[in-house]
Amino acid sequence: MSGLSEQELLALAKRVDDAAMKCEEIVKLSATLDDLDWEDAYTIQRLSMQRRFERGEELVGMKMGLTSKAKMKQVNVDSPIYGHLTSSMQRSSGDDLLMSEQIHPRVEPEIAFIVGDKSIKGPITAAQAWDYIDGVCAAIEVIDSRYEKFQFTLPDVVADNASSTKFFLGDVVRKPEEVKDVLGNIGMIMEVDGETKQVGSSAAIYEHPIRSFVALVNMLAELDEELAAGSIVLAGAATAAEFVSAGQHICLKTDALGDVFLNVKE
Ligand code: 0L1
Ligand code: MG
Repeated sequence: MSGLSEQELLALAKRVDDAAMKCEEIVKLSATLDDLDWEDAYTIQRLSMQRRFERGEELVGMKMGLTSKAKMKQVNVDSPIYGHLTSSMQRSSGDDLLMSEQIHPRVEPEIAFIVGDKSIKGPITAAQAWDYIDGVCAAIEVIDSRYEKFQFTLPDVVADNASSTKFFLGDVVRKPEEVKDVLGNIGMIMEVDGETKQVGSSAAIYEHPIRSFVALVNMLAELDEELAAGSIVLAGAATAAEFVSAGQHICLKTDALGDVFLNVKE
């Protein structure tokens, strides 16, 4: 049962959307609300996305967040969260990340799935999920909480589209049959200016990235929603996130999915 009125939800969606658009940090929503529950938080997320769609952005996919056991334990939840990916957030390996379009960005090494030409309605199993997937690649997600000091409660971060701001997709896109057997343990190294900053494995992504994909489809199914054909799905991070600053060259190196890089500019 929702605790906030429609008018309040719309006003909160405008607040997070304005912060993202103007690159201005805001006080977390929960600081001024008695109670912000998960249902209202996802409604605010959807309403803020609606504002983007009205400005001409298109939905290109979904992201999963808080998919590592360590992070879930740290914030005391037992399920991941999701957010929406739009056309204005999408970049290719080698593109620039502009600090003028961000607040306090961090980068995360991720695995992305590309859905084929059939939409997916859960519940599904991992074995069924593979039949819908057309490609798998490495990706760097840039997260940039709109909240002061990157601090929030879980409903806050859900309302803020799971902190997502940009994502850079790798050029090497493998077919499911090429990576299925190794996807559960792909080594991932994040370098900043050639120096190793994070080392991890795709195993840290909800124990296996395909499990994260399945969890997304099944969470959407609980709301009677489908995952659209052609969607890009960011499955989650293999390591902790790294803050970045202008002038840096960020490179994600992977065992089986090539490299993804970006240059941070003013
Ligand atoms: O993509 C993620 O796992 C991040 C989810 C939101 C939490 C954060 O901003 O660190
Ligand atoms: Mg992420």
